Amino acid sequence: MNSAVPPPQLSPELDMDPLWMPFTHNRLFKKNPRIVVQGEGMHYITQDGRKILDGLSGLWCCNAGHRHPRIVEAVQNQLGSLDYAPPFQTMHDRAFELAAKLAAVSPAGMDRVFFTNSGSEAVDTALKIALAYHRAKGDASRFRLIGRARGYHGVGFGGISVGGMVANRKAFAPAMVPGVDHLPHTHDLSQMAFSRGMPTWGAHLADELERMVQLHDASTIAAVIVEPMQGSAGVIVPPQGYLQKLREICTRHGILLIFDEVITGFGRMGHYFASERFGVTPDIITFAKGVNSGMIPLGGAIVRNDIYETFMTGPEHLVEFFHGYTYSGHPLACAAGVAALEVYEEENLMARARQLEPVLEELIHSLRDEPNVVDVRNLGLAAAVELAPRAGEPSKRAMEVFHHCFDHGALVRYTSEIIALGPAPIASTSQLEEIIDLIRQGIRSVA
Ligand code: PXG
Ligand code: PLP
Repeated sequence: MNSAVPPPQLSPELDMDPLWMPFTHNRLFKKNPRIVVQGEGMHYITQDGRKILDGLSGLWCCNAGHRHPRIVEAVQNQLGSLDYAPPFQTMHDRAFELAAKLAAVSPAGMDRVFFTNSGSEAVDTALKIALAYHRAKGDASRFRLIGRARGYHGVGFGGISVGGMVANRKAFAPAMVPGVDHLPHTHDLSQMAFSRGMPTWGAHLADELERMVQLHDASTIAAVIVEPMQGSAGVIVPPQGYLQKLREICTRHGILLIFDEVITGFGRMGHYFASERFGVTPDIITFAKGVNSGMIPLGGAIVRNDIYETFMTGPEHLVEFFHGYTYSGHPLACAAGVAALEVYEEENLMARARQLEPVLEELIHSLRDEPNVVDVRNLGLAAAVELAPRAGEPSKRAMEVFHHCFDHGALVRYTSEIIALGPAPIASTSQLEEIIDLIRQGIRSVA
């Protein structure tokens, strides 16, 4: 690592109590904290000076690696000219510039971009656009939203309502958005264990949408939202033909299809968007994370041009869509986004992701005969190993593998019984080998 600045040292008196950490077992963590103080390229440095190979692009977001000098420079330059400008009734050049760049890499006919600060806000924004769009068309009876079991769409009330993760929903049931239904998930190990890439079984599960249309009537359904590949649930890869079927049913019934590409965007699937990889174009795409390589919070929704035009019909002096955030398209976040998209282009990172995909596939599937492994799966630069639960201790085995990896030099993700990987396209083959070896040792050592 050639870093100009030595890693900062943590104060020995560091008080960890005031911080309530997100999605973390706070008490256990604070007894044995994993604290990083520096990042560069494929690595983190911990407070005790250890190098950690990042197998997860941070949290599925630092797709150009950490502190890419071009992106860092762009943010520094932006700070030299403009810190913040209100996005309501004024705007700054960087937001227009990034929207145009996103329009250029999004599917044809999807050239209108609304900025948010996170994936959760992107999802709430997309759901609100869908409802308001039908209303603007005189179709206000379309109020239902359809999500999917095991789906993750962030933690806003809209996102948890269409989301399908029980733990994220159960405490908040009374506050759920009304009129939401859920498609079944597509994860069935009796049919698809150890699939390489997209499973051949499961396209028929999209027919459930047709059943819902029969039940609720199409005239009540506004939108269907799915992750093209379910990331947070542990890399659940769509069956061949499944997304095409969803598209076809939505089109037939005038239902908007939203692809939540917060994880799948910007290289994770070897393309700017998964819709390109799967050959299926949604009506709205939500994005965040990789849009600026995780440098500064930024998300958004990209919509079909005619959806935007539907809003642009009333008197010109009136606001068309009553929605927005103080930091929608923050100058620093947008400057980082413009630079990240240039880096993705100039360093050929989409192609590099596609070249690395078979390498990751071979490596991850080399784990199939290790103890307690019940599934291995992969697509693009996302991969997962699912373990059998240990009796009476759900998710503890995977947690111990995660700890083993971190303690020995690699960051991976665990969720329930699943170890997930999402390396950046800048990873080398030997770095991927190192991460897989640590997972292998971890699986062997925890029993
Ligand atoms: N939609 C999808 C598809 C996501 O993956 C969000 C929305 C929410 O984005 P924000 O920026 O509000 O966090 C996400 C986020 C995991 C993990 O366990 C995944 C996410 C976040 C945290 C953990 O893999 N995805
Ligand atoms: N709460 C209050 C009291 C506010 O004034 C605002 C914005 O002005 C918000 C919440 C929303 O904040 P943001 O625009 O950053 O989402």
